Amino acid sequence: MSEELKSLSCVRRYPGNPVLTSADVPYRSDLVFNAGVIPWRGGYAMIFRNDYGATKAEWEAGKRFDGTNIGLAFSEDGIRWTVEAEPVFDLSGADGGEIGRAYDPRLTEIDGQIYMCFAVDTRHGLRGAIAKTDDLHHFEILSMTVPDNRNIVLFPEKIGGKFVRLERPMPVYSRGRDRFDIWLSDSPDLVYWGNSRLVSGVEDYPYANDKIGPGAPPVKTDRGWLVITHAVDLDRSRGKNGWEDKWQKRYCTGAMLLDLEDPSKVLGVCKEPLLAPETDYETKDGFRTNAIFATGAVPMPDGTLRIYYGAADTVIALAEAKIDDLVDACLR
Ligand code: BMA
Repeated sequence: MSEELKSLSCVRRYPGNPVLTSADVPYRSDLVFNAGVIPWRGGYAMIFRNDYGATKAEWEAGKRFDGTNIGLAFSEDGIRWTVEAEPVFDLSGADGGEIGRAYDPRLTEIDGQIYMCFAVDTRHGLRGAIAKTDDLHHFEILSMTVPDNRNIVLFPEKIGGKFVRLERPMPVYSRGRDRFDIWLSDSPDLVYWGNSRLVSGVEDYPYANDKIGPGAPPVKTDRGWLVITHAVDLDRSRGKNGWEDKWQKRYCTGAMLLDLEDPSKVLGVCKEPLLAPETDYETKDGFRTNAIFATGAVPMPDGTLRIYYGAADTVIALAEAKIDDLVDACLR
């Protein structure tokens, strides 16, 4: 699948992109990407992944990253961000060294309580985790999946009296290769999860041949839950695709619409990517170029959806579209 892909015409990138780079971070930072964003005290709060310890030149000379932590930024307009003096979350070396790092945060508010979902690399596999926070500085971990599962996003309200999440297990053993799909589970308390069901398979996405995953927390619309996803295609004939020598994947942003009452039921999947890598900050010079990884979606009062995404695993960018246009695109 090496053909060019175009972004949906109803999706507009912010002309001043990127909205956050490592130059905005007052502590060690080389790559900032994959951010959760929520409205916060009349403005916005962003929680983002920060990888540090190697510039591009240092990487090319053989140095590797020293670590990953999670940073916090605030903004009045959702565009210009001020980063807090210190990172707010770092699990590196926790649990007696079992945990390598926490990364890829998403934020959801449910009944006035804020939750952060994130991925955790451990010595025994990749896990998805949910924590709660009152102030975005202190976090209490409520649950972690068994390996291998990540890309957890929480629905912003209970459905049928249960908390509901989307997630993306990675069943390599049974399927023989990457072929990863989107699943859903529910819970009475955010700790115990079950009633797991397949929602959408990689075959539903014409621009994916490798894996798909939940992107940002679902957005409620009168026609269904709008879910921003990622969709990956792998082409072994691609050459070096970023600083990282072996990187040959392309990550696009997709979308699907789920039934309001039974969100395991797919009403439609957008057959074209919302965002395909096109701009310089998505396709050139980044750590892993051609990677767009949307993890934040903020509905605005005028019916616009702001989509925050990691571009080339290097910077954070913003795009927007009318929610109605995105729902139409899922149902076409
Ligand atoms: C995924 C995750 C993300 C990353 C993306 C593209 O598998 O590791 O953190 O942004 O790959 O490299």
